[in-house]
Amino acid sequence: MLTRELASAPNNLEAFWMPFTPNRHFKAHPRLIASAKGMHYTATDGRSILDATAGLWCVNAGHAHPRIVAAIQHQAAELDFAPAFQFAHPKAFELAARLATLFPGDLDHAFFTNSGSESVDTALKIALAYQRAIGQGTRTRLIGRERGYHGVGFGGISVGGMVKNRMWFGSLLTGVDHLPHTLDLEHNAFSRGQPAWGAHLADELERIVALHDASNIAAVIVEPVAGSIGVYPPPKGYLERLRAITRKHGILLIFDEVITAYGRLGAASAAEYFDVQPDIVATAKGLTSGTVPMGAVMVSKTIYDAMMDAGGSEKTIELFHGYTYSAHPLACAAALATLEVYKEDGLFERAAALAPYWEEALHGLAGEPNVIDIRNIGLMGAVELAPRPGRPGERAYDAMVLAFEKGLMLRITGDTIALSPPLIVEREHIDQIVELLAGVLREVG
Ligand code: PXG
Repeated sequence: MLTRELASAPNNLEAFWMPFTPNRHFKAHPRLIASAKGMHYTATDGRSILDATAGLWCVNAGHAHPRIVAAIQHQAAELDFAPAFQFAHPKAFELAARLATLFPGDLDHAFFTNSGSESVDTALKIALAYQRAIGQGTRTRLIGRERGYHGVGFGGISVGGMVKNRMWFGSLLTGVDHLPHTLDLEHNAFSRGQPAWGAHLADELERIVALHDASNIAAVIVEPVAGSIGVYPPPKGYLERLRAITRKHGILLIFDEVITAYGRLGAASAAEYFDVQPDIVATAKGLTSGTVPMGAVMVSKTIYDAMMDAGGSEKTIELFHGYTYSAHPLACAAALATLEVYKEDGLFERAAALAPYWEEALHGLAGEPNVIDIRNIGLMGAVELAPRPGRPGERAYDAMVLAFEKGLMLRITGDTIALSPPLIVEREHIDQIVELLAGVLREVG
């Protein structure tokens, strides 16, 4: 219950239970943001903070882009809400059609959600429903990967592989297996881009198939580049092998592109970047450049057509799934404007052009204190630190706190610092990020 004291004290930080945050430490030492523009936040104390993380890997077009802001403002006044069950509004179709052209191959249909977690659970449910629709209803098993992050829904944490996100929450979904993760510092520390070692780890899927039989397996879901765990680019040839094995066994391949879609790698999608064609792609974040919550699940024509054919009479609902806010007008307007900005400002090409500079700059941190690995691909980067003995995660946490004091926003996961600047980043910003981070690493000890 909110106490009278709390309710009457707007500056009291207690009532907001912050997500994925050590609440007690934060509330004793708050980091509060007041506004944002372009590459920078402004803190409530007036300091300018360079955004090296695009918010939470989402603000790809930079903060408060005028064309996106205008589209949202206009939409709010014109059509605030329209149901997407049984009714719709034109921008939803316009956006879906745009996305169909943006994603490769026959990923021609978009199912709208409000977050990455919802996109993942939607993708898993579509995979199960599709297998059933084509008479393969025994295919119910789902396969994820160790250290994977697929959001926080029960589906997502079940196929996900980050221990803390799973261990508190009971038995999760049954019938889930995990592939091994692909990071092995003995083999691939300080690789630039995709490591040469590790493609054979995809063959573990054959072992899982041999254990359960392919007739029981619906889908494999992986992040093409594992993001949240601290940027693990896929070993050369790994995704290709995963595709070949899934195809051979009639198993769907789902790419979780919540981070990698919409330019992060210098292409519209990781599917395009790696030239590997999945059956389903889960997206969110960069779709609206983080301005309005929205996700989109891109689904192959084969899957969509099969679901339409399995639906019985024309008046039967084909998929019993959806959200009140699926295809919300504000989100659709924001997404259409964002995609326009990406195209007109050439932001995907810009990210691709900057990626070598980014790589060079980040790897310049190799000699700094406690750095045990540096990873990069596109405009994603990670600097892994040796943990303090007996206190895992603390060194990176202290680095994040100190960086904010020095005017730099970083993300951390365990003892890894993750970096993903908005795609409008300039070379001078990259130099600044690296310089500030080097100073932090020296000071934090
Ligand atoms: N899949 C992937 C691959 C993600 O990275 C989600 C699903 C879930 O998205 P939502 O919108 O439900 O949060 C994500 C989200 C971090 C960090 O610092 C990463 C995410 C979210 C917040 C922080 O690594 N990824």
